Amino acid sequence: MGLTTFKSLPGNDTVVTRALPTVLLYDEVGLDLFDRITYLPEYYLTNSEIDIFKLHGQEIVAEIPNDSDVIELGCGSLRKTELLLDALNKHRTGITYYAIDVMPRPLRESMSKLAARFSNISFCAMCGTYEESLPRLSKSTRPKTILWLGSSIGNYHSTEAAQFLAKISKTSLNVNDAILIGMDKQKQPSIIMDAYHDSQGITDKFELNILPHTNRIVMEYAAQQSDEARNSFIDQETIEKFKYVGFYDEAIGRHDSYLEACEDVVIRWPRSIAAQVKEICGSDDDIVIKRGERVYIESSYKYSDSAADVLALVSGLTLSRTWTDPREYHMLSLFRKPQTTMPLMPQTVPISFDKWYIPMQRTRALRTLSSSAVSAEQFPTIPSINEWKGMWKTWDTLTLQIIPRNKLLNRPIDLRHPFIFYLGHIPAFADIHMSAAESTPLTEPAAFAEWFERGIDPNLEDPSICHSHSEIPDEWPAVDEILAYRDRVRSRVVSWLESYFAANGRVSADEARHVWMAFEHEAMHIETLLYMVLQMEPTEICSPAVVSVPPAPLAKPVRSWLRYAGGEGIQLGLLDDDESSLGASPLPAGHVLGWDNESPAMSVDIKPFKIQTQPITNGEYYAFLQSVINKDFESDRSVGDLLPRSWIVLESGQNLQGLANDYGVRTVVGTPSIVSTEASVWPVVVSQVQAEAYAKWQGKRLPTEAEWTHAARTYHLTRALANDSQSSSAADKPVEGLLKELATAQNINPTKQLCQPYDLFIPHDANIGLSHWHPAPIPTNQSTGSCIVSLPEAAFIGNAWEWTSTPFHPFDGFEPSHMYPGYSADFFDSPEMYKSDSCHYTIKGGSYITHPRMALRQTFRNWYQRGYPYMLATFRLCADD
Ligand code: AVI
Repeated sequence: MGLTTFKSLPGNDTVVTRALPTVLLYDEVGLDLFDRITYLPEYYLTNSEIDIFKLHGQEIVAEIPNDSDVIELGCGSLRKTELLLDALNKHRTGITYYAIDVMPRPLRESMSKLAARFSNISFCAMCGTYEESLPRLSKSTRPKTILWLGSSIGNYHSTEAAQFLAKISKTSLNVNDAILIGMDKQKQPSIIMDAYHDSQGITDKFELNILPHTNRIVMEYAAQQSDEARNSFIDQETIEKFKYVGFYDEAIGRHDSYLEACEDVVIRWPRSIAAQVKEICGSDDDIVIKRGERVYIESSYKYSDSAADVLALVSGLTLSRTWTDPREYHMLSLFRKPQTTMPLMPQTVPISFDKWYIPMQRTRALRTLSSSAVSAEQFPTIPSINEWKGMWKTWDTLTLQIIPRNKLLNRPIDLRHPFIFYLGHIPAFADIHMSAAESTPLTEPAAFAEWFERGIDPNLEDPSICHSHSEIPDEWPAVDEILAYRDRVRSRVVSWLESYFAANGRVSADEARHVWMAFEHEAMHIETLLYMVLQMEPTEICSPAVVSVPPAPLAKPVRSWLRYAGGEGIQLGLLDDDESSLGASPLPAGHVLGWDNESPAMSVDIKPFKIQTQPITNGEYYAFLQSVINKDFESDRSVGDLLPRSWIVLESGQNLQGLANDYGVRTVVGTPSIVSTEASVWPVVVSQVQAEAYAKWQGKRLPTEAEWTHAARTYHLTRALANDSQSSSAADKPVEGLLKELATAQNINPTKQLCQPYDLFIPHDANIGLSHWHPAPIPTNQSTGSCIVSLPEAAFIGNAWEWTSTPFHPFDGFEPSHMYPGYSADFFDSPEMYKSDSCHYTIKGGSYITHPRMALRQTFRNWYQRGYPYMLATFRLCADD
């Protein structure tokens, strides 16, 4: 605990910001001050919520059954709790109301007042944290409704909020139990600013009260350690040197509160706790806060219209209803625990016992299970109905929630059609393949299959050059017509799946392949859609704002090199997926399907090389641009050409010869700064041309497709075996050597294992399949967990795809798919083109939105024109060894 330093500027280590935990706002004084805030005319939140209860109280109560438990998180404002309890008292029987709070006094006071008024309700106060108290209620089989009101959720950074809800749902709710959440809506910024900057200065007192509270806690702790004479850590004089400031970021929908030093401040740690401070903070030096520096206190999120849907999606709950007040300032959303949780995009890798790797059991299982048994268990050839529904939910969220309806005709990237085309393209493609699979007519209107069959990907240098594609209609059909068509096609897919699973998958390989293609095609377009959305004006995106980006971490990623010996006859591509050989014969059990460019399997020779453990970050790429500006490096590309399109100039950033001093990374949840937030350590998203320029600056190169694939799968298998190993080994040997040693000791055939399509052994929490709505920091190279074999921490899959230096070309013996001949063949460029920006290069891995089926299938190949700057792709450096 303390004034933690948490943020540093790339290329400028002197600027720091500090934070205090938000929860320290609430001691008894803080609670009283907050209660006074709720009565202020400017603080509209409480009154808006009360208005909702007044207007919709009956409908809300109708959702709460007789003989059930109502549990409020925090004992809340009596005014609104009374309204709800009054309705429950009149219209329900057998209700028990629980209030959970950490503060005993307000809890006791409010409960006794309520108990005196509502004789039909039983009252129970639970003093403790939510984590302590909720599990005690989980044993009850009575229906539950949890109340989390007052936009308290808004003080949680969103991934925390979603995780918190998912945890409550898992540990404390039964199927159909409900959570009612108050969420403050996005609105005119001046209204929000007034709410957090009231004319009576109560908010100032509330925020400043965090300092005496912090002082008291530290001094109580110091007193426990010794009877040091000092009685202040942050004394009154120091407190008076701070003032409260707050800012609203409209693009994110978030108000942030800080305390700003009005003059230089020095705070000294009590001597008796110096050792503990050193252990926690790394140093017990005096805390020096310069004039103008800010201490971060709290964030208050304001939510868009899509927020409740997205929150449901990320926390695995179902959104049942939403009510708003007449001014539409605030909303109350009712979520329920569904019968089965619909995975957004299922994380199909089993959860491991250790933090990063597939469990020992699984490693051991390798010795006995055949390859197909392992893959079939994780990825049945045809995705389950639940997997399809999870994907549809993601698609609908992106296309119908995050893109506002009135923006569906927008075309944020000229090289692509407007959004509306993709609404029709997904069902049309699926319908064409379902019709081929079943030999039945197209879904009506059949013209949709013609208009929407194939999109465009024109040549970057000459957009008039483009592969064959659909002739689009003069006027787009109405959105509702397209959605009705989508629903008809979805029903058709579900009927097929039901018969397929009922018949235990007994269909021809061709039939299965058509259906499987429809699935992976949609999964790929989720990604296309997302990167198009990211090119919209940030204020046009209907940001879910239940997801947020934390401040920059203290530790910068430590990168090292992995050495590989390479070798001859290393296999790339899928074994046994030759379309012509399977065709009309029945689909073999556990068969892995791939796209035409993944076959036939091919042998390559790889020379010794070394490759970085992590991709290049935004902060590092910014330092590169600075060096181009300062002419420390002569690039043959201008700074304008080198600027990532994944960045956007932040308003505060000044322009220095074409380079602003701060950029935000485009995400659907705002544009977090590459200077002051965690985005500084996210992998940078750039084109291959830009990646090559960076590599040249470093005197290194990009890996080839073969090197990258070999490095990723060998590393992950080695790491998985190392975790299960009792031996120790030298640090600097090539990874293959280590693998051989470990595999021999564990009686595994590593060559066979490396070629299994799904055995990438990647961390179960890799950032793929929307584990996050944005990239996540790459792990730092500190601990190797239980691993005694010395192997640096590396991450290959997730966050963003990775550019290779390999032009996208067919494997030897390639045959275009007879079901979709142009899928790959339209993009294999002639060798003379390889230097041009419009030549296609292979990308490998997967991004934060890539479906796990593709990200984890090591044979999956993706490609883009090397100058294309929009795809979520990053890079790491490589060199000969
Ligand atoms: C408790 N919470 C929802 C309040 C809010 O609006 O974020 C805390 C608050 N901070 C300043 N004023 C009120």
